[in-house]
Amino acid sequence: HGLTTALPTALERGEFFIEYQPLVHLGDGSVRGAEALVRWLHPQHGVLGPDRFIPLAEHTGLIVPLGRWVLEQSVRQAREWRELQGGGEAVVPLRINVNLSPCQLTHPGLVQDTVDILERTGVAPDALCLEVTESALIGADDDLLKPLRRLAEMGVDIALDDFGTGYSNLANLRRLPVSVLKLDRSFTQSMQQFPADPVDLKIVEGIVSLAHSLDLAVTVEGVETGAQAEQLRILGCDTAQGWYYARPGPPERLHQLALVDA
Ligand code: G
Ligand code: G
Ligand code: MN
Ligand code: NA
Repeated sequence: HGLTTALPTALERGEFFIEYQPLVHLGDGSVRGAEALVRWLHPQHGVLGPDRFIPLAEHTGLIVPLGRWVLEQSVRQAREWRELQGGGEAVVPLRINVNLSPCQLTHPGLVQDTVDILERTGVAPDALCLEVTESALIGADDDLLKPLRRLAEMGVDIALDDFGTGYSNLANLRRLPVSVLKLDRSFTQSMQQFPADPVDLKIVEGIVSLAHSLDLAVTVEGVETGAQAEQLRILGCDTAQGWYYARPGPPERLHQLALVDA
């Protein structure tokens, strides 16, 4: 349909933009960074979310240049935030999370493109976290993991996104070059009441304890209430993201949020 013909030129026409959703430290409530979420401002249909065009971009191969563009914009944004924060000793420099689609993982240019972007922008690798879905890594062989390993060795964090929705072998985690688990929104949703369902509590408790024993940090997605945040904090989760803190928004908003609690 219409989207298919308009997509290939949307990048050169400058129709994509990025919103940022804060990542909040559960222990002290401070903003530590944000996840970059791409949108398409379509001339006829208005703002379209990634679910409307990412599958199409993957199918047509546009995802590679689009993903590169998102990465470069996001890393530039992180540099700007860091400049605005200043360099005081108490300042925790803001970080940026960027989603990678499975096609980008198999693209041979991934490592070099990332290195080039970090060098061009002068941003340290540890400012960047790349999010890969659990399903993209289920059954991954060494060829698929090699570029992620090289990025991890450089200091880039790799997060396993939507964790708990696939059915990866938990022992398999040891083999993956990941340093963060992003617990899927469905776990957060089951913490609707306080206290939450005891079985779900046990499951999350088990995941957190396993993650920490493997030196992985745990980020929870989809936090919509203070009660959920409190429950997840008690369970030992490290970082949270969700509407309770902020919806995805323009980059200026993240900077305001980060400065307010500084
Ligand atoms: O919040 P939102 O509806 O925008 O996000 C929906 C999903 O789209 C996210 O879970 C994320 O996995 C995906 N997504 C958002 N931005 C990007 C991007 O830049 N690249 C890829 N591959 N996926 C993205
Ligand atoms: O990468 P990922 O697919 O996890 O991207 C996050 C998605 O979840 C985006 O679509 C974003 O808009 C959505 N989202 C973010 N915070 C919340 C929340 O608190 N509740 C719900 N229901 N969705 C959220
Ligand atoms: Mn994500
Ligand atoms: Na997710």
